[in-house]
Amino acid sequence: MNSTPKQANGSDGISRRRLLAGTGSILGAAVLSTQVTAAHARPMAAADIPDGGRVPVLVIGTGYGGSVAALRLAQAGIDVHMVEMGQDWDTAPNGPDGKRHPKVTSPDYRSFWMRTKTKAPLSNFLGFPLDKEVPKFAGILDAEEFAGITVYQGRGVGGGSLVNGGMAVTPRRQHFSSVLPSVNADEMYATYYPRANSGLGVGMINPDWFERTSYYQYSRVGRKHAQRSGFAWTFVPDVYDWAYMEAEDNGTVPKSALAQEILYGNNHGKRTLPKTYLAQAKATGKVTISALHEVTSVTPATGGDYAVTLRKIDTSGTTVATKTVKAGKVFFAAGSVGTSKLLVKLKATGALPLLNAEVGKGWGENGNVMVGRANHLWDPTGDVQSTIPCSGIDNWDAGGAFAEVAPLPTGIETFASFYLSITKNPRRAEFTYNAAAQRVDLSWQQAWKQDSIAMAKTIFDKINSKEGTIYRTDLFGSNKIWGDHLTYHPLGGAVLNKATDNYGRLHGYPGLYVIDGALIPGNTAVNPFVTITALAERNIERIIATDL
Ligand code: FAE
Repeated sequence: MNSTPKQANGSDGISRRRLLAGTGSILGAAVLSTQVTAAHARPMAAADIPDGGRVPVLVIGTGYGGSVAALRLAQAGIDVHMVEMGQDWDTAPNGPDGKRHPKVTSPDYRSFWMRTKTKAPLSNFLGFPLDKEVPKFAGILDAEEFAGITVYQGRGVGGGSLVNGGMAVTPRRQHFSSVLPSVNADEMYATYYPRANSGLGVGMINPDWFERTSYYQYSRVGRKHAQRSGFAWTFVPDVYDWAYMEAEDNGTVPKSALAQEILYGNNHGKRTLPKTYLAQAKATGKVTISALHEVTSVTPATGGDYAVTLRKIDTSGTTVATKTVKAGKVFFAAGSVGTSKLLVKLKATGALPLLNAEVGKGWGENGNVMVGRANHLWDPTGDVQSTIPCSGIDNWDAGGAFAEVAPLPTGIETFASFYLSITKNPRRAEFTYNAAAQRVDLSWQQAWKQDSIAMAKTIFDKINSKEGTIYRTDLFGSNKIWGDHLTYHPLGGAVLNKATDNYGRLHGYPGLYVIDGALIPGNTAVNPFVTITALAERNIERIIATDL
């Protein structure tokens, strides 16, 4: 039952040799990177959607919104076809490490979506750049670059659930009207949030184990510092199987969260959508999924149907077929960015000209900003760290910031406390079609993150002053304190009750729906996927009752 003692891992405190050796192991991960060989290529699944076919319902994307829609439609007796541009990782071959997914410290060709160089959220460590060249591949994490921000998203059957931290947070009731002002909060808190939490398999860490395991020393240090500065500190629920994680600590099952797996997929322990909503959906026998299929167009066809154009790709991104299928109804569940980009392009290019002027607007990044603090030598955060955050600092009401106490699972003692803050940043950006470049641009500016930084500083300036500590300057470049160039939480672009009616029906086109994070106007006050799931549960119930 005991947690792994620090000494068992050979840690005897700080030593420069170990620090450098550890850094070397991160950098040296490049050696593990292999060429994409024939062993990684494989034939398409037999259930691929046929060219020229017709389906009653087509769902674009297999993340939270799409999975809820597919399950509930199937349970109502309706046949559903889902299309997903990423891979089906459940059938992907193992990599050179003998595993499906690599560690966060050893990115390789499986890690990034169609890049030739990795783009890790933490670009540097102790002054060393961490990114390295990889073969272009349909990897699991997309670092999608716009002019002012890099948006990280999951790619594959299961969407963001494949790569995220699993933090499953319901916003506080008093904040809900700022999250979704047109939605009845009583219904959400009585029915749809509980339904979402149950469907996702949300649970809480065992507080006794938390107190004794070496793997959450970083979180206990985070608590001590937060509380000494007078901040509210709280446990945060998660979809990771907490009993499995304790068994990992006991050495009775293969390690995943306790073996540096997270950003590029977990081989065990996490209740991803393929294990929850999608497993249930498939079990109905009414849901089929075409992976490695990207939707490129949707336009009205005869008889009230829609013609959907798809690009089937191989794992190197080459188009191997173009298909057109007809669908009675189409659900846009490609994520905030994917759905917004499609709708903005389809409106501008004349495929869906009747979409209203709200399409593309109201996009925000949930106020994400990252920072690290350098602790004193007598305040180590642990050379072993669970990749799954389990706690946060709540200064939302006083300072507009909620900070996850996040891990830095490098395998060495870093003496760093690391945080991802969600802030009340009021800025909203817009997607527009750039006809000359034939792409969709996003108007977000990096300078807008100054608002988020100011809110995050309400927590960390105070802690630094109380503890006599300073900010780390080596994690996001050289001499750069704030991770202000990225988000994990894209939201909005087809906002509920603006681009759609109050249940996600797109204006101008009966039978077209939005059912993902694009509906939420830029901020959820906490991590977003429980709210995306709960809103999808609410909307699909109404749509099934009235439209199908
Ligand atoms: P999403 O899950 O992104 O699914 C959209 C799917 O559509 C993806 O699988 C795409 O590949 C696919 N797609 C896109 N375009 C097309 C197309 N044209 N054709 C076919 N398929 C397409 O959307 N949230 C939390 O609440 N807690 C956390 O701890 C947390 N940690 C995160 C950590 C990381 C590193 C990242 C990247 C995100 C994290 N998030 C977290 C955010 C969360 O995963 C995200 O809000 C949801 O996944 C969004 O759900 P959607 O259904 O909107």
